[in-house]
Amino acid sequence: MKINQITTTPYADQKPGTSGLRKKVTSFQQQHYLENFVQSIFTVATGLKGGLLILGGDGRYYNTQAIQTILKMAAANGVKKVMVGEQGLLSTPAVSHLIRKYKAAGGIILSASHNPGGPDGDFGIKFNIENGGPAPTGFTDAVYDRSKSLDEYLITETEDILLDRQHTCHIGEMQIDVIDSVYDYANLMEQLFDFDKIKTLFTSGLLTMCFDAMHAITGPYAKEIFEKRLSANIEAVINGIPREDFGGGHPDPNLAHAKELVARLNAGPTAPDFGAASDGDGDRNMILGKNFFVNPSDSLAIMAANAHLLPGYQQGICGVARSLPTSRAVDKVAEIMGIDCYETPTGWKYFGNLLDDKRITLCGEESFGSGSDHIREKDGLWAVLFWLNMIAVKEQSVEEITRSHWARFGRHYYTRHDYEAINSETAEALIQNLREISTKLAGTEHSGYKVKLCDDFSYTDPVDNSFTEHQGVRIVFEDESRIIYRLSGTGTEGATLRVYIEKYVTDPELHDLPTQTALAELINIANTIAEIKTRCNRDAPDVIT
Ligand code: VG1
Ligand code: CO
Repeated sequence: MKINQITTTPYADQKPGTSGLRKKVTSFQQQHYLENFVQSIFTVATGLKGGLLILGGDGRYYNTQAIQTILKMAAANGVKKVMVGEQGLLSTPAVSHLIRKYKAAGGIILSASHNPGGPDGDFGIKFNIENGGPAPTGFTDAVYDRSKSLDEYLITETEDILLDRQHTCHIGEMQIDVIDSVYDYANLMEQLFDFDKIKTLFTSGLLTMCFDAMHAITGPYAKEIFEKRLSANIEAVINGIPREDFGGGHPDPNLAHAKELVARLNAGPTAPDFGAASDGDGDRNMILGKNFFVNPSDSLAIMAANAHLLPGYQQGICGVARSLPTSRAVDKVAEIMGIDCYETPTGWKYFGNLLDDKRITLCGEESFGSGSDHIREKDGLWAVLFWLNMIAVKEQSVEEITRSHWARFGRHYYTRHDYEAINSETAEALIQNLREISTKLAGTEHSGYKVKLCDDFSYTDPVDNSFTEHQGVRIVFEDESRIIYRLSGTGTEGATLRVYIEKYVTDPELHDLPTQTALAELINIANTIAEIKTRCNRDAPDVIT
């Protein structure tokens, strides 16, 4: 085996964001760009030397080229064995599971998640540590530091590895297993949920479903699970073939981007009873009923309230966590169940310690992500199966389950307004201004809403005491309404301002308003306080979820 030491010059922009390093494909195609970042990972993740690495991606453009490069670099950096998905495909939750099941030293996931793909789209790399979860900030900071002064990387000179079928081969001493991307993951799902009961829903004609894989990674997983193992109806999986450009679509499972699915669910009496979608790398989910949308924050709360009805969670749940901007619907459930509820910064990496320390069983984010202690990532298909299992046990529709939840716990009207690709300095100045005024807002009144608390959110991890600050400016009102502002850490063009707005309503008579109407006053308040229109020169958000 010939190892080459390649001389390189560092790039200054390899700082990972909320979920790994995300850039335009064209950035990754710059000379040595990918190699520099990967070498920095190998240098910091010392356990990989002599250890097992899990490797795969969401199938987007540049996935297979990157995998070939990483395999050659892994061999040169002393990795003992790599398990790589067939065709280079592995979903984010599947990687997390494989790391845990096979006691790997870590995993590399090639994905820019819900961002569009193709030659003009985005690409990304995430590293997950041995607990199966996203690398914590301490690790990603060390990788970034290394990348800033990197002057050489190691790579073997060898032929490309065949990825189109399962087999075992070697680069020098390093063993490569090209594995079934789906098998282990599907088995895990079968352990957590009552597949017989869900199957009966389909075979007895009680339920029809439509799952939109958005031409991204979940297609092969969904076909195996819904069509083969659960005998779901014809057309249960649409857009099921992963494509390098996601069929030209935007693989983000929300009402704005999953248009085909939404149209099917709103098609009147012939519509499927249950709809769902997942994102590029399979960790997000959207849940729909006939002509009915389940807000992701509500979904988390409903799961928490019903988990004990499902085989994998029948012992009950020990605690829950949500990110700061996720609505406080799950807090109400935790309060009544008498379990702990943690509020963390945005990003799955903050849940890892709480799960490892057995403080929580379920966790979730408003951004269409939920998960449990079965792995250390959010998990799209897991959430879909959770809902199917709930429907089977409760014998209620998606809408009935959600409405009865609101009747019991109250409803949190919730929306997120995104202003995309705004000038970075403008966005920074807007947030900076909010930080400054945050110290003076408490006690002030805005269209009848009195501010109870306003601050720039920071978090001390209760397990390792690590401290994270500047995670979003939050305004909490006396009536429990909240407004939160933060900048995205996953975008690749300018800055994205996210404004999160919620209002808690207990009276069931008031649970039927359109969300934007119910929140109209607070939306106005949010715009006025932050001076969004004048500062950003925008009349309306680009995406509303
Ligand atoms: C977004 C979401 C966040 C999520 C992250 C990764 O981050 O808001 O909740 O954890 O994406 O999701 P940001 O910084 O752009 O708001 V995914 O599906 O990329 O892995
Ligand atoms: Co994702």
